[in-house]
Amino acid sequence: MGPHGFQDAAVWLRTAVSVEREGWAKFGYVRMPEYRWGILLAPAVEGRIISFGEHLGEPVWQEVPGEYRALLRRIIVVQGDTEPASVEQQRYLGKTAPSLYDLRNLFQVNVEEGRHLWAMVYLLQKYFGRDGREEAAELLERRSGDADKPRILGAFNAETPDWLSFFLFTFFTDRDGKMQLEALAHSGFDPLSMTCRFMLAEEAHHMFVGVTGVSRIVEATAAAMKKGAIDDPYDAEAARALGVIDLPTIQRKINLHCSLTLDLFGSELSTNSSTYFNAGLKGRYHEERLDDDHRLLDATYRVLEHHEGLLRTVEVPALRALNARLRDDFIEDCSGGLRMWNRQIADHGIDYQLEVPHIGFNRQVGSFRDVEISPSGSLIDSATFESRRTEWLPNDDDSAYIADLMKPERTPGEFATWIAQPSHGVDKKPLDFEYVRLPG
Ligand code: BYC
Repeated sequence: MGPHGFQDAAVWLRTAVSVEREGWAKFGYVRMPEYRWGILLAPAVEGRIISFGEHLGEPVWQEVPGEYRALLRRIIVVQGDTEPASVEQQRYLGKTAPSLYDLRNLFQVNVEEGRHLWAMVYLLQKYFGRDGREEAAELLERRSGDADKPRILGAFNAETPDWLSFFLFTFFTDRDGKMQLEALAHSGFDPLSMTCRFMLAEEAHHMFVGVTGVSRIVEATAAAMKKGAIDDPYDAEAARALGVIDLPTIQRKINLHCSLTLDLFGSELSTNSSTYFNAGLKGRYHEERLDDDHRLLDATYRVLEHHEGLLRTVEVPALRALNARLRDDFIEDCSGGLRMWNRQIADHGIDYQLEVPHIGFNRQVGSFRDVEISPSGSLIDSATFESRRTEWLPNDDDSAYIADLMKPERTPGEFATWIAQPSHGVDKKPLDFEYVRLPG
């Protein structure tokens, strides 16, 4: 279920070879079926203690505590399930890559997601006995988008049909991965913590692919608009005539990928999340840097909710609002990318700003599931939502236009019209380096 049609290609891949900060990876041409890795855990921290929850201050566990076995297995299975899912979602993108540089980055992300699946399967096999082995086998049976055996979390059954979606997926959805892995890196179950800490090193590259990919698309669009003296950013036809993706279409794609990703944080108020925290299984983002009791005994947290036709902020016990808090940290983490893209648009003298949609827009999970909210945050009725759907979410016309743009560019150093060149190559290689050697 890996990348389709590139089994014989030699790809300039980074392979993790060590857990040391320096020299942890080496580059070289590898055929993807031959990509191999060790089971890599970040180094054990001598004398590590649990940093939150009821077991605060106790030594971390090297074996699964009996009372938390089912909970831990569930977390590991959910985490493991997302990794192959994303590779399945991206399986056909190689056919339409806008350059060999991008093709190589796609494959780098894919092989690392494969390794992350392996890392979770290792935990299931080594620590959970027979039921762990059964869960591991089931991870290989589920498929993204399959009607009978879908992947567990919603966003991992959606399509990644084109390269703008791929970059937005790596920007938003991989960022959920980063936030969740960071929260799990504080786990009292030491093998999970060590595994997640090492995975985070690779996740940084996925963030890079996403933020720079969108930035290069925005750059190509804004530069073409300036050159073509297009003043009206809403004149999609004029931008499209220049072979670039108009800004309102990029905004609609942002609205879709951001809202799908927000669903991955679960319900804002969740007893599952407080159980995970109390048990010392899953902490908060940057748990060890937070200055509080790490028990949240009397703490409160402010969450937005809707009540009798109004949106209002209420204070709730912080222990119940851990999913909402992680989601808020996620939105904050996204803001740097948005700022960068908007600076680029402004630098070309174009009056347009990209934004993340309101947290209640287009939600299928959590407290906004049963209401309709516009991207700017107004409560609306379903008829209004439906009448404006094509303005707020990618429509058939957008999909047809983008699908038409997606033509492969396979000459080293050449890039499709709709995406600017990156500022530098991979592994200090020039942009016209042959990042993927295609057979024949
Ligand atoms: N779709 O209390 P609730 C990544 C279920 S991405 C379907 O609201 P909870 C990556 C939930 O399982 C990161 N079902 O939420 C990115 C529960 O069912 P059970 C992946 C959903 O449990 C890109 C029930 O609804 N890692 O690594 O507090 C490329 C009530 O749940 C959904 C993790 O997510 C949904 N969206 O939190 C590659 C970390 N949301 O158990 C990789 C591990 C909820 O009652 N997972 N449900 O039958 C977790 O920590 C939690 O499972 C969640 C949900 C945060 C996902």
